[in-house]
Amino acid sequence: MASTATESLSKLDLNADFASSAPNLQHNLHLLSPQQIELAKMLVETGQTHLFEHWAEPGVEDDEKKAFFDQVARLDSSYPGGLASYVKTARELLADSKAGKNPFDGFTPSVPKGEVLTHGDDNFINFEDMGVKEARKAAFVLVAGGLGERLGYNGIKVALPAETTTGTLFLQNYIESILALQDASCRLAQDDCQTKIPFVIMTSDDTHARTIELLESNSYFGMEPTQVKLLKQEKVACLDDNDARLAVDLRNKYRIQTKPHGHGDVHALLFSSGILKVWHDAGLRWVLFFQDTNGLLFKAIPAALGVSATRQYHVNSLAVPRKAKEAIGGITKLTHADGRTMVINVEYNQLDPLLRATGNPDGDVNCETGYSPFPGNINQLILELGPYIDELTKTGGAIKEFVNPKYKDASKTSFKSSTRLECMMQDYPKTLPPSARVGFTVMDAWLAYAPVKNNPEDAAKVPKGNPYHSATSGEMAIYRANSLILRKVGVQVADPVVQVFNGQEVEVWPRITWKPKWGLTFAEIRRKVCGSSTISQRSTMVIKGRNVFLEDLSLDGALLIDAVDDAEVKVRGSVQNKGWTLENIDYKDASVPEELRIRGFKINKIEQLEKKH
Ligand code: UGB
Repeated sequence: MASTATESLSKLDLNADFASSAPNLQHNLHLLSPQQIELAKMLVETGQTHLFEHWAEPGVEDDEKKAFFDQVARLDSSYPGGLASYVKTARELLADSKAGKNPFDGFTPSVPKGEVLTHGDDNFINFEDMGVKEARKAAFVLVAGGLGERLGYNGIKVALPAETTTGTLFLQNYIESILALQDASCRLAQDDCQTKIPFVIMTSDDTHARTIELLESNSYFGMEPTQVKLLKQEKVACLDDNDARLAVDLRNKYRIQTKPHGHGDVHALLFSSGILKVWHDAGLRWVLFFQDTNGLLFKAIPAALGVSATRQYHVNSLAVPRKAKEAIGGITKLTHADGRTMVINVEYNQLDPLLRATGNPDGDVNCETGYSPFPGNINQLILELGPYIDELTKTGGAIKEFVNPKYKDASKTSFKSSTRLECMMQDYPKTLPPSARVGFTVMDAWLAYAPVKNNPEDAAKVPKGNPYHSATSGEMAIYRANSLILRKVGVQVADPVVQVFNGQEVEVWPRITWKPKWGLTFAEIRRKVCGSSTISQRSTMVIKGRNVFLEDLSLDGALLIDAVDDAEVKVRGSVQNKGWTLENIDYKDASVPEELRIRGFKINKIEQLEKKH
């Protein structure tokens, strides 16, 4: 014991020199463990001595000093390459930002090659078929660490109802869709398929506890708890100036200020958790990434996965036609003067200047189709697992970052408030070699994309013709998509009426919903609809069973069909009742629950026919 103590004391003496520039640290060194001393050394060497300026004498606030190093240890271990690497990158990016350097300097944009799908045609059906087959070799990853500040909702976004006819929550919809894919894929496989598709949710301190609570209080929405794994992202240190000095928390001088690092963290977390290898060893081939509030997503997943498998894409980004200057990124091929190329999302505010700087004086404009030639990124990615692991083994999951400081003035020497490095999951291809097969799949927005991002006030200000991306439009998009799909399989669905909710003009179609297990693919829906059916605009139809068949149904009112999986139910004849109506409510009306008031309407369930089997 005594000799160990002497050894560590002499080590301390040797080490203590490093702290001469931080006297308050030096006085406290004996309180620290060898690991903490290493971290202290790293902080001093990376120019962070200011962090110790306010430290008290030994014996005063010692617990806080230890807590400081606990935080530093967390910040260090959760960042690929550690905190020293974070500071180094920050200095480089801050210098580039100060110099006004464009990250795309030297690159020329062009339209990349990808797959453009038309819903319901033979090509689409074949891709869906292939996608369902492949689904048993897929894992799903939901990034749900964001607070959704733009939406301003007090809860976590995945706990919001995607639509209020059935009250199905986003997380429930996602899980039920994955389970439906799992069943359909296993049925196709014909062997004794027992596949349980893995599902990872990336959370953050802002969302973690509430996500667990939502899952547990709903029995994981029917998924086996062992199928679900939560990975929590950590925040990153804030930066006070161009030297990347870490920002001291104003509320506690023994803490460093932190902010979210962005959804790009998902790659490092998956890699460091070891789960990718587990999946690979289990024979999985695909990882599908998606975001927290897109109620249409799983209508696009089977076909997109089919495209990945058929075209052997290492990276497949889902995209929708994009109006020029619309506020979504464009998927772009960039070719550098030195020959390098990459296919990558270019954010909308960068695309226009980039085009202008490279011989397109009109910038970001629509082509003869009425849309920008650059497909709009909806940030749902399908990666092939093998090449993904190879790449992450090289990078450790680090994603190219960016910094976005708000400068006080044109001298760009100080910031209005602290900043931090950020990264986006769609920037993963930036480090890939040119041999990587990077493509995209375009589908119509009515089928594939209706996120809930904007609060009612901001949504009402969206320029006419551009999508609102609100709770109102997100819900209406589900009814529209279901109505359009039923039209395609021969049901006469009445035209929508236009109504205004929370200041947003939206098309109101019949409120048609179904469980994913009823209609996962176009072919499956076509198989379940025959004869000649009609549905009036004021109608509501909810299908909950798997083997429900619509035959010569005439619906004018509300019809709810609930059947156990084995029951085969034929729905025919005329159904007429007072139905369910939509009642306007104001988003400011605090007497109405928040999840309803952000839509601007609630459903009055006046009369319905309920069929249970
Ligand atoms: N998220 C996290 O999990 N962690 C974080 O630190 C931050 C977010 P936003 P954003 O769909 O049209 C993205 O805030 O960042 C999760 C693309 O970058 O909804 O404004 C969060 O919970 C952009 O290119 O989106 O923009 C949510 O699930 C464009 O495609 C997801 O990340 C845009 O989405 C997205 O977070 C889009």
